[in-house]
Amino acid sequence: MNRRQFLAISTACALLPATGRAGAMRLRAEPVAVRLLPDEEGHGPAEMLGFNGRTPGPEIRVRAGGRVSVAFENGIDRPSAIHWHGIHIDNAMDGVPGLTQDAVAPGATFEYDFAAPHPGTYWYHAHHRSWEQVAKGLYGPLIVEERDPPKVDRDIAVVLDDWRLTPDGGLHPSFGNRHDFSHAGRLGNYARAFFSRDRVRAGDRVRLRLINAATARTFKVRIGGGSGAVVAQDGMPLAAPEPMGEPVLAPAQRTDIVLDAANPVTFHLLPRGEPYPLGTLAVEGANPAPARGPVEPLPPTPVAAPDAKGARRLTLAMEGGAMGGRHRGDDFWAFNGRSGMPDAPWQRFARGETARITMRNDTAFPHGIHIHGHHFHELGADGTPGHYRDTTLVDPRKSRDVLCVFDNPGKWLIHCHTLGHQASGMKTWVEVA
Ligand SMILES: [Cu+2]
Repeated sequence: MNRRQFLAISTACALLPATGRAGAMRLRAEPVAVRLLPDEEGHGPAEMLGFNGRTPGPEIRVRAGGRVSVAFENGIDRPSAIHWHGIHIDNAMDGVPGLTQDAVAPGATFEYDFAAPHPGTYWYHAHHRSWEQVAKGLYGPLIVEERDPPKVDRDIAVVLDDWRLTPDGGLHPSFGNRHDFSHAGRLGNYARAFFSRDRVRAGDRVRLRLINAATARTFKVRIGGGSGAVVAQDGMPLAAPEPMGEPVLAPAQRTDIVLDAANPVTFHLLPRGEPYPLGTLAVEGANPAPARGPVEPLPPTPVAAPDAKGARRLTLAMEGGAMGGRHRGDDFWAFNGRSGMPDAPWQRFARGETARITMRNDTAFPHGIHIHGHHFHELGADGTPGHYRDTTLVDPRKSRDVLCVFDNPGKWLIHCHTLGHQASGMKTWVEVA
């Protein structure tokens, strides 16, 4: 990390654009010019990609059980598609070119229309050349509200990202280089948070919806200015709130926090050196009737119970990368000795079947593994179920078992969400019939 380019945030962060209430909405991918660095530094804007003129794209909100209906217009000069990350979605709407749809050609439109069954914090992002299109800004928050939402004073999406910038504030052109692909991915030299609103009152109880939109960086975040508790991971409620601590979000992961704000709410990235500022929610005024009492759990989301005893036992070994000694054509990475998308699925499941998958990281790098269309239970070393997630972070030379009920019919991608790893081999798919 180049400290000189790793600048502090000195101005209020830009707000996420206004909420798009899902009816039939238009979502147009297009080039956008974004000033990521503070104005007074004399930097130019970065040539990026966005939705409806902005990155992050508009915050889409829908009530649980409601439909998201989006006319996606591809206004960029390459094919694209949108994936609705974490939604237990109708397979045809999952947005994976080559598996669930054809890529949407430049100038063409694709109608996405699907039910969002489970409340929680999700996000949408490009799923074609995603190592480039997501890195350039093609993503946005997707919030599925509880039918009876918990009472909070503010509900704020916090989108985390980093970018590799040139000294004048543009995006560094080194997209898709083989060093990034074979190492830790395209790590940025500048990071910040985008907020859907940037002010709270002293005494407000605030729901923070953290979303890691970065293509490679795992964010460990220190949140100051109040006391909080974690209430959901990857959109799914925890049975009981957990201490806020310093949340760790692998690429694509989300963490919901309910925080009682006393002072400006500060966000810092914890790299190896000193904490790096990501942004601040300013305090304006005081809440005349602050919430009291402990943070309550979110209403539970009913999901299929896994059959732990009858589960099919599988191993998904992550292999390759620099120091991993595996090279096959342009691919650096593999699952179980196989790089890239196989013609036949890695596994076929009968609908409702449970699998216990040992995700074993035989590489020198961390990987956040995402299963499309499903969540799964992370299992502790003694086999007890932990968080119920759609993306799990496995550290180098470590392994984690997960228990997944494959109850959503269709063809589902499984891949590393370090998107350069995905592009260079770390992906496969399963079919649920
Ligand atoms: Cu990876």
